[in-house]
Amino acid sequence: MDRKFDFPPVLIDKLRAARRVTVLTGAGTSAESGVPTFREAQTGLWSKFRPEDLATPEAFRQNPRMVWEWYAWRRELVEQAAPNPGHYALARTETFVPSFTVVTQNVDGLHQRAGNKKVLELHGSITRTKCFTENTVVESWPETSSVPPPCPKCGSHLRPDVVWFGEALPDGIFERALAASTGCDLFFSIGTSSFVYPAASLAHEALRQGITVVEINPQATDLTPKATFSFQSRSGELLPALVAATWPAAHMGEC
Ligand code: BV8
Repeated sequence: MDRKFDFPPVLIDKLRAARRVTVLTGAGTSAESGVPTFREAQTGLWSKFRPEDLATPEAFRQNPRMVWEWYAWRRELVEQAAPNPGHYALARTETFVPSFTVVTQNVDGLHQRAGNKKVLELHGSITRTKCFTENTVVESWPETSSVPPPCPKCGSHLRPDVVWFGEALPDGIFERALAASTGCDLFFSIGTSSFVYPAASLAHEALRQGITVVEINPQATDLTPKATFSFQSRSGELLPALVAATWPAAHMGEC
């Protein structure tokens, strides 16, 4: 049952008229797909670690098997997960807005599976694997009992193709995200604790340009007091309602 949202008419008008919209998403966007948010992804063996202590090159050097197995467990969850109504609402928005960019901190690939074409993965993707030494993506490797498996080319450990704490973001990706965040008519920050940098700086850069910033998160964050609009709601519930309110004709056609 869709909860009724009273969206400010000025926001609806702005979104309907927008030519360029940029969305920053975090783990909360995938929460309703059953993918634990980054702060929740600590169960069992890993429960005694903070994510920031597991998602680092040092942790991998120290205990490659444990870090590899943490990612194998998360990859399994991601493979079993499906995009939720919030992901699909963002994919539909891309069909209405001439220039629509999703900048995601998530590594689960769910935006692409929902149909979004322009997705900037700031922190890489758990669906890809690369060589720890050569830093090149490895598509396949021989069956082995070694954990992590060795790189078929150089024998070094394989690792997930994600950005760990203390690692630089992939070349050029942040510059593209910054350009999309400061050159848009409307910026959304959805399902992120706005805690990790440099991703969390994007909303503030948009605000500095006088851009309308909309936050969607059941919890308040550091951004909440500064955002132009803040909806303390789940993205899987709010986003479909926002799309229906903004483009009702298209929505009616769907019913
Ligand atoms: C770097 C991939 C430099 C791995 C991740 C200032 C500037 C620059 C860097 C720093 C800085 N200050 C500190 C740093 C260092 C560090 C950092 O930010 N540390 C933190 C701990 C303070 N940053 C870095 O190290 C970055 N690298 O800066 O490099 C450099 C330059 C040159 C050469 C060398 C180095 C790299 C950071 C990337 C780390 N990798 N992910 C993996 O996934 O395993 S970060 C990871 O954690 C996620 O990708 C994400 O970014 C972050 C978690 O944040 P969220 O996505 O927000 O998730 P979280 O669980 O926190 O919150 C979920 C939210 O959803 C909650 O608010 C909740 O209320 C909400 N929610 C829940 N349900 C719903 C919902 N919302 C909507 N709907 C729902 N249903």
